Amino acid sequence: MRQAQVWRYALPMDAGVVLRERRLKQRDGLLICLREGAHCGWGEITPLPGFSLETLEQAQAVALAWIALWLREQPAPLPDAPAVAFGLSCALAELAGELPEDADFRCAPLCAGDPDALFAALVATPGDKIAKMKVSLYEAVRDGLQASMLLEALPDLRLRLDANRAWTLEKARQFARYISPALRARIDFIEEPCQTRDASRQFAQETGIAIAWDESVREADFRIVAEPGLAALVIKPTLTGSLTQIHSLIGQAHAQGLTAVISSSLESSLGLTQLARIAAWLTPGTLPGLDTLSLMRAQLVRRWPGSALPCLETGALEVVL
Ligand code: OSB
Ligand code: MG
Repeated sequence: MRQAQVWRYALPMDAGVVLRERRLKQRDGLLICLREGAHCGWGEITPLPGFSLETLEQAQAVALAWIALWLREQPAPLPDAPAVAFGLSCALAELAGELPEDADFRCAPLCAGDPDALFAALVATPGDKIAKMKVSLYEAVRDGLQASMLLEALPDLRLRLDANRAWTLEKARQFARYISPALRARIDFIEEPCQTRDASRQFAQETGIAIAWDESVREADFRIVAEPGLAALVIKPTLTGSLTQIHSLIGQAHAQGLTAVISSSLESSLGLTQLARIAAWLTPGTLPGLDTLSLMRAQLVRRWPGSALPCLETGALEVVL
């Protein structure tokens, strides 16, 4: 006997969360619970405005159509919409006991402006110090000085930077000028420094600072190949597709000697804890990029260890099915 429940949630976000020039006031999504006999599996479907091609309305319609078939035990392929495929595949994997419970709850603390807060967080972190800093939001020179200051102040710090394709090659060079060559090896990578892939490649070659592909990984013409200066691929499952697709992508990255970094698309704590399990399972030894819960004002159903945010239960959500 199969049963399914679907809820719609809206989680308030921190006032200052800006994505691709739009302010995100709340995070909207669906929670799915599939039951079969004594087993159940949860998944979250949460297209990211400005990034996902599907809207939540479209995602909801295809998810409900797929669930209707699943309830009647009519096998149907997972929908194409990446957020739907990912959420449903997580629910199916939990139901089948195929998503391991062990999770990697460490993550690279994310800094989007205040280096003093990041510095304090890092000093308090025992062990491996890796932080992620958004760059390109202010002047490239300021970004360079800030990264350089952090690397100088904390000799065991490694940095991941993310420019989201904002820089021209000249701006990116300006940034690099403020980071002495001796410090550059402690920048694990900078995600998509330049507006074009070729400019980013050129930047890596000239500066010796490694790059990572993030936006590129989700473009139709992208092929996974090792190339000089490329350190990693950032994989955002909600923007990519089913667990099977994620698994295959990570396998191809590893086969090319590339690091694969599982990363958040601003999922709720439920989705984030699943991403932490996927990271522990498929990218052991690589710190995932999941430090986005603090951008929200509440957790959802499953708690992220150590978070003091209140946790909403399904009783407080709108019932869809
Ligand atoms: O630019 O990588 C991004 C989250 C949502 C949308 C885009 C991005 C992000 C993150 C997630 O930066 C955090 C991380 O990757 O560490
Ligand atoms: Mg990125």
